[in-house]
Amino acid sequence: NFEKPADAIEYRQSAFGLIAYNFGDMGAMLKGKKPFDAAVFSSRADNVAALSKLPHEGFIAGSDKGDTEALAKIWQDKADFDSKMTEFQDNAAALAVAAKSTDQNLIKQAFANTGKSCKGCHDVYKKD
Ligand code: ASC
Repeated sequence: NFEKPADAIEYRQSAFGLIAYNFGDMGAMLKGKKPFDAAVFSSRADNVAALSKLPHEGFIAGSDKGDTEALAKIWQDKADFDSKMTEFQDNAAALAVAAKSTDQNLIKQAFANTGKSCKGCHDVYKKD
């Protein structure tokens, strides 16, 4: 377990940073900012699916205080927060499956669903 809230904050922020990098590169490919490479895309989707499971553990009680953009509302509405996190993990898992297909519409839809999970949680539980 984490020794102090700052360690939990660092842990979840590290995971989110890795998720953002991998997800961002996928978005660049889908938006035509760089060539679509199916193998790289799929590898990044696998990364996001695995990484999506990490941040939740870092949202320990008391870790709304410190160098964090997490709002106290997370711990007031913990069940809703938990379900949003699970939904994100499910969408990321579906994206990793879709990425193994050659169906660009399926891939784009699965990517959009995952992005909606990111934004849906940020809108409610993250400082602007
Ligand atoms: C990203 C990123 C997010 C999400 C979100 C999706 O690449 O860093 O927080 O996508 O913007 O709407």
